[in-house]
Amino acid sequence: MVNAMSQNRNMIYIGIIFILFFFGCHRDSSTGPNEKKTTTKTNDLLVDTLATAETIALFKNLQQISQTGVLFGHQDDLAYGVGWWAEAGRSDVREVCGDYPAVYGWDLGDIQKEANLDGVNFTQMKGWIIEAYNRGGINTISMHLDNPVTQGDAWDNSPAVRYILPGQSRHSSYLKTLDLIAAFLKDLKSSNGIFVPVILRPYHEHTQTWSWWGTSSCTKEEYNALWKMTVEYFRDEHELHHILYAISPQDTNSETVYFERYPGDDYVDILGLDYYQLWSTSRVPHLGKALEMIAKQADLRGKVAALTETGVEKVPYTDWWTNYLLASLKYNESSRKIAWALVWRNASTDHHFGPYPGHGSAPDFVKFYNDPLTVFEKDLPDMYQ
Ligand code: BMA
Repeated sequence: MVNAMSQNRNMIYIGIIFILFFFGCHRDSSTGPNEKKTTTKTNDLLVDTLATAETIALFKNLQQISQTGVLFGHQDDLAYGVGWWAEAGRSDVREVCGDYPAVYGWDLGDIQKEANLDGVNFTQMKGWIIEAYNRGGINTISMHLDNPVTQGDAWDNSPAVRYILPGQSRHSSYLKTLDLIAAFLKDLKSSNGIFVPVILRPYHEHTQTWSWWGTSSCTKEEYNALWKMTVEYFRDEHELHHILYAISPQDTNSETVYFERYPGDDYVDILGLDYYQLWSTSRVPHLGKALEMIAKQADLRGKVAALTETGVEKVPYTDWWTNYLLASLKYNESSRKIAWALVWRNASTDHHFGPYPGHGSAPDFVKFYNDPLTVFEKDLPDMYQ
């Protein structure tokens, strides 16, 4: 009898231990380190189907505003200009026309250091990106990353892509560089905890030969694999959901050339174009046709089109803003339908692509500013709603 009772008690203890163990394991697997990633789809439009509400809104608003206006953008606008460096509130564009740009370009080249390849401190850069967002502006980020094999700069076009793809010798060391970029992007949060959406423009001007990701250094298959690997790493491993992805071939208006190296619609949100051949009014139709081509393709594919970089060094024509750039944007009904046009940085009187007070093209820039087609900060609707 005693034996039977203690046997029963033992069975009950074993049962309780089993139940505790079972629920313990169950709890661990739902809240512990193996927790499943968020998988609630937010949209069917973007590369990232888990994109945040503000990121989706930015994309839709870019599509919408491109029907009637072209946003003006400037690289490093808040960081420095001709004759000044890192002074709060300053902007060469604003000092010429009284308004900030609508789009701000930044670059993460030298992400392993304290300042980027042009000397812009990364901590300050994060501050300016958040400041621009708080005022309603839009941020786009390029990546002039060093050659991951030779450690030369972005212009060292020794072969590298083939060594950093999955399974290759430099893959894990390259992921460490991408980790630094992901960490930077994760810090872009507003004071109320909203991730600041950014338009990432990796591996730009890849239809040229100058960079280690260009046509002389990797095959199109390698380029596309690099692009996909990068997007998947940021989106799926780092779970960054505040990014739109823009691709930027250079100086072409041929659809064939444009899509020759293209990772596919599932990996691209924005069809960009970098264009540096607008040095004569005879080039206006060439750029006009290029803008028409990307705007039509963006429409067909449910994307956004943009002139992601342009300019002529030192802006050597006093009417460049209206008779070259604006004339190209207004080339026809389709060319007007690009979302933004961004000019490169204002480093010095010898290397600038935007206007600055006293420059010969400044009065013409004011005309460009006043044209109904161009959109600067004060004209922007809420792009994140
Ligand atoms: C180039 C030049 C360089 C600069 C690089 C990255 O076009 O402006 O001086 O280092 O872009 O911003």
